[in-house]
Amino acid sequence: MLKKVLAGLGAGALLFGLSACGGDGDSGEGGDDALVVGFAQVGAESAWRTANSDSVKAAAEAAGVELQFVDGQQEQEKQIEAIRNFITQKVDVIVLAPVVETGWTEVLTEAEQAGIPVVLADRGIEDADEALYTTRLGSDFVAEGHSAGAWAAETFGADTDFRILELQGTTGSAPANDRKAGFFDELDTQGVGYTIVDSQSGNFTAEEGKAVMETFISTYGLDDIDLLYAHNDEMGLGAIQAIEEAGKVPGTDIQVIIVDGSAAGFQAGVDGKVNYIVECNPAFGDQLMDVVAQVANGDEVEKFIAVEEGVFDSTQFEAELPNRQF
Ligand code: GZL
Repeated sequence: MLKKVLAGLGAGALLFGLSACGGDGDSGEGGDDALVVGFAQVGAESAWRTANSDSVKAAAEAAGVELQFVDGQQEQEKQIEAIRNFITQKVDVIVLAPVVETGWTEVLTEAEQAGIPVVLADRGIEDADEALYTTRLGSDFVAEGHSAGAWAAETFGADTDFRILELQGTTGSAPANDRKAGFFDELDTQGVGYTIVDSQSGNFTAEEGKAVMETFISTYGLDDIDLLYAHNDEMGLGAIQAIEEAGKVPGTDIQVIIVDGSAAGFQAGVDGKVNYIVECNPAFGDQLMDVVAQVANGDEVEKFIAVEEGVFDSTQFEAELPNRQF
């Protein structure tokens, strides 16, 4: 495998010149000089995640990178085991999408001691471990929360006390922590009166999102709830099923905000069941391969590289739906 990366070539040219192919779960058929990258992915819990994995695999294939892909099944222990295997294999770069923010110090120190750079893809880790990775490529989750909060403030701002149910993402994950923080910071900054009736984790899955919403409904009813803020599409769509099974009309009896922007989420918007969508972009595979090449080459890179993403209200859902890639 390539340990000294050819200097002087642009990242894209560098990767394009390598002869290898991305693999899925084990090494591809790459040539001896292929850049070998170990990728410890969160899991396969949502359409977003699947689209992200597909984007990275396709980009690795196109760039001639030998990708060692491991599905962490949303378990930190599995990701840590994968990283240790990457270290044993002496890969050139480790890419980690950390399922949660904490618990990485020991294994990332082992990577550092092995002289293998770490790139975070998608989610982040706690600031204390900032020195243990080279860069993070992904979304600004706090900004996503602020976007959701700004729409809520605009929609309910005149109320003195609008009532919110929140479906949080995976407990301890950066998107859950930061989407929550950004949302309520926006409401507080705008001086909006609100009550958090309840806030529980649905672990970013449709099944758990629906189950938590059913518990919310049986505990509080829906007559006195103004807004559901779901940290991803899957949990929001699961909750919508629960709202309909309770005989209420999602998007009308209760306003719904979701985050990701899957085709299913936009279809729910077209159907009037979702009121606002904050996009979270999974399709950063090509950008990731460029970053990996720069890191392998020892180039200076920014500590955080934000991916492009937008926001959509009900006037935009129909036009945007055909553009959705996942
Ligand atoms: C966000 C990503 C989140 C998505 C969920 O970048 O980590 O994880 O919002 C996914 O759909 O499960």
